[in-house]
Amino acid sequence: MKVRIAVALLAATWVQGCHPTRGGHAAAGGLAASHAVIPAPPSTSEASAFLVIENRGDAPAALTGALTPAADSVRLHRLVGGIMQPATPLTIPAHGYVNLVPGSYHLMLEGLHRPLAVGDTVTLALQFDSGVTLSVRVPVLNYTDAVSELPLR
Ligand SMILES: [Cu+2]
Repeated sequence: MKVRIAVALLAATWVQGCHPTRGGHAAAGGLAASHAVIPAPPSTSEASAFLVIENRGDAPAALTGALTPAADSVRLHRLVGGIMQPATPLTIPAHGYVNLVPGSYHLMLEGLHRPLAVGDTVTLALQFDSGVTLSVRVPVLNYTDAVSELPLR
């Protein structure tokens, strides 16, 4: 328990202490997305998006889906033992957050309408069970820059 609190405090400090960032962000209805990035993908058909989702409300919230005009579909995956598994819906605890970072959760854009390159921006609409949609403008960065935007420590 102590460790969990320490980790939460560290992460909260990190989230507050890292401005300015290049990652996309949006907030509505007690939910906030931040640090949203897409590492320029090696694939012409798929890309992964990473971000932090924060729930400032008193009740749990669930990410139920996502859409983008840049791809046929967006799926929430979790990497478990090197294997991607579907992870929808993703619950964000009340007054908590979930990090979608390399090696864990990510949003997978499938069927890109055109290849993504550094400098592009992709709009992601994150849909929650409360009816809230967060529309986030997500920059495509090179991998190192993308990862540096994320709370990995
Ligand atoms: Cu995936």
